Amino acid sequence: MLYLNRNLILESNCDIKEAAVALIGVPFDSTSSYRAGSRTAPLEIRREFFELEKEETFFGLPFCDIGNVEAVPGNARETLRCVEDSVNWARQENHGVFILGLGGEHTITHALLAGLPKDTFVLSLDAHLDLKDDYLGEKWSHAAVMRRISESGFDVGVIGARSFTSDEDDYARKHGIVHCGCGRKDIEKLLGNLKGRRVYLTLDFDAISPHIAAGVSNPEPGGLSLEDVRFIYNRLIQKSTLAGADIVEVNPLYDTTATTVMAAGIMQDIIVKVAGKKR
Ligand SMILES: [Mn+2]
Repeated sequence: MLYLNRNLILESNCDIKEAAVALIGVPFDSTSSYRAGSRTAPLEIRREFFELEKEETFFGLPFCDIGNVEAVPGNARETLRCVEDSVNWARQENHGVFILGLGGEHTITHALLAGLPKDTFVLSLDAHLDLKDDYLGEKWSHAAVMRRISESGFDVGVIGARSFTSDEDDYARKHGIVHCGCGRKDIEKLLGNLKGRRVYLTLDFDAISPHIAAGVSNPEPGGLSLEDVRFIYNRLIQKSTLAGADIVEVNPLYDTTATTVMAAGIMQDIIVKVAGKKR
């Protein structure tokens, strides 16, 4: 059974069967421990996307918006199951489709990986490591998502990390999880090791400095610039095989800096580059 709400703002350019890129929203933020509200992002990012000037080429691209998953408020596990069902359905309809997820909180990334081979490298841009065993007793928490992903067999790395516990750092060291802060040389070194690999990119918007991206659920001082983020996904598209991506933790309720517009712009750029390359 599918739990997709298709009552949306964006028009698809094609059916899921013909799509190179499929967009899927997950309006879920029940484990948000600080500022709730990222559940509004899937619709708000689409609204800003609708208003953005589109490159003419966009309208001819094989892009399909498959809708929003019907999230289950207060129940992360059940929500993840619904996301997995929807992703599996999309992959059944179109084996090679590139799934672009829109959160919602970071926890959803675990389910968006459904169907990807375990030798995929999961690269997270995030101010936090999200490697806690649990957070406030909740294993399926935004603060534990990279730990759950690592436990399910994927290689994991984090760029932009600047707020984490020594337990998380220990876990990273024991499990070969690479992480770096925001220095360009460190970023290039980490990306250099991903040359030729299949990579899934999860962009937690709090990786970006809150002075330009205030609309996030857990802001942390310092951070990546928009240019850094563009550099990273462009490098992955050129030198690695980008196999899927998501944009999570955008919180329109606290957006005083056009964070939601930045998310929409990144979304457009990734769609144009990935769908353009596949066509
Ligand atoms: Mn995160």
